[in-house]
Amino acid sequence: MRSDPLSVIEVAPEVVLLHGFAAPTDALDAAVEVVSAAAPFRQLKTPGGRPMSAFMTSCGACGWYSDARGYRYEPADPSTGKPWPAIPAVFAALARAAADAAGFGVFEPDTCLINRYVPSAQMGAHRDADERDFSQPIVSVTLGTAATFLWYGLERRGSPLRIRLFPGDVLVWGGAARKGYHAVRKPEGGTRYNLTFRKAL
Ligand code: MD3
Ligand code: FE
Repeated sequence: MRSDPLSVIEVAPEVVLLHGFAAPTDALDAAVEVVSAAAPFRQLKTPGGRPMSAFMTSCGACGWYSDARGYRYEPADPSTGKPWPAIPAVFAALARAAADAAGFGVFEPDTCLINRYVPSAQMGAHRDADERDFSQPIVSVTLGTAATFLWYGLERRGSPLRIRLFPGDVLVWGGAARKGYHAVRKPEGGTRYNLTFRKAL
């Protein structure tokens, strides 16, 4: 249990950093192992056929997926045909508490995307646009090792805000920021995991 005062920083309008909110991360790290034992990490391809550098898996009622047919949410894991594993209780409790602490109120995600970045992996600028309901916030949790997150805002130009995210840091964004462009640099040595909680359906 955390006992230090809660650090809540609005790094940009409606983008809130909860520094250390998920620390210590041991129970989350263990839950990543449980999920990925049932739904292994895999390297998805963009609709254009390029492999993404991060490996991904999902849990929840649906899971984010990409192949030649496009970006979408799938109700079952296409690589096994089985439903995605349930969102672990420790994940769901964290996502709800983080959205509340960040001022976004009640949040009931139906999916959690887990991204795994080896030291050479990164994610280019994009916005999360495959969900039905943009009124819901997104909660992101860094595990493993630190990386720099880039926040462009509503247009993908100009110099982005750079935010270093450490293991146990949680970033929550919603409202107008929900449609913002963002990117993630290579992790700072070691493997980084990111949990992204969304209400997709
Ligand atoms: C702030 N993942 O999977 S989530 C993704 O570190 C993705 O794996 C990143 O972007 C990762 O789509 C970062 C953090 C994030 C995502 C979207 C945002 C922060 C955001 C949109 C607006 C503001
Ligand atoms: Fe994203």
